[in-house]
Amino acid sequence: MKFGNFKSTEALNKNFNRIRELGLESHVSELNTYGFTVVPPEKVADREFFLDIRETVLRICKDRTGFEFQLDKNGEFGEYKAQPQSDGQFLLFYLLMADPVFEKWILNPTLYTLIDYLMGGQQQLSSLTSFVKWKGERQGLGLHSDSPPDRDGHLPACSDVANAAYCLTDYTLDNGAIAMVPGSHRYCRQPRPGEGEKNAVPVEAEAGSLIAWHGNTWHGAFPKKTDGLRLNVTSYHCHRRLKTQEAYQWRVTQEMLDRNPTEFARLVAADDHMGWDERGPDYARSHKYLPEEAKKQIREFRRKQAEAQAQKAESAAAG
Ligand SMILES: O=C(O)CCC(=O)C(=O)O
Ligand SMILES: [Fe+2]
Repeated sequence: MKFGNFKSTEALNKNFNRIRELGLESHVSELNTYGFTVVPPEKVADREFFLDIRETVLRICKDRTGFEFQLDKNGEFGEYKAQPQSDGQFLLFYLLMADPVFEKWILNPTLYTLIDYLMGGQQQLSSLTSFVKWKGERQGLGLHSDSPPDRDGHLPACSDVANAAYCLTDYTLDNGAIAMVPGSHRYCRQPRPGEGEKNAVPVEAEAGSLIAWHGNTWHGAFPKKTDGLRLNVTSYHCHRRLKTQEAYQWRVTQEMLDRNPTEFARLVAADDHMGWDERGPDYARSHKYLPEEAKKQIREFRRKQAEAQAQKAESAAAG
């Protein structure tokens, strides 16, 4: 039996085949069992890309704070006011709009494939940020799930959001590794204050690794006790029916759309007609960025429909 092209799983076959091509099967198994996985650098991106994106994040730190940032030095807030800020930590927001290297990142095959798996193809980018950390005091691990709870406080069993941190520096216990509670994605609720801390493990990972997690997984961070920076690019995705944290849908430029494949347009909801003004919805948006195979299927379907109608009309005329 050959897996990978069953008719009844048409929507899933592409992702299944990509997982196999990229050698991500064990990571998918870890996501299912533990709710998170660590993909090693060689399966994520080449060194040149890694250095490029890291340099870019350091440059944006400088642009926004007014201070030169170096990996082995602690950071400073300077002129940067964006919230939340805590002891030894700020977040850089809206990175997708800050440099084209981030457009490449959200299309990175390993990131894209794992998120696609977790979200069943229904993902859009919610935010692209960098957690910039240096030595600082921290009360507790701040465990939480990234999924917004439902009306009754429950989380859906499926991954309504999915997240992944591209580590731009090593993650170790002492330098403030992310903390995960293995298997907590199955609890389908947020932790109570302090709950789960005893079972939290440090996710140690080499710079260049990708840590991906199910939206329900309880996670937080250990305190950063060492000097120097802990940097990442946090790639947070949500289901297309949810609001995004950052505004892309109507702000992404035509230039950005033109220089990227259709997957990019769908990640930034350029194919989504919702959120219209007095001109009403533009339904053509959803068709414009469909993959070529889907467009072909639609053309074929319409051609067959027209043929059937013509035949019907012909036989009606022939009496
Ligand atoms: O690395 C951390 O500080 C935790 C980050 C976090 O909670 C997240 O990216 O959702
Ligand atoms: Fe989080």
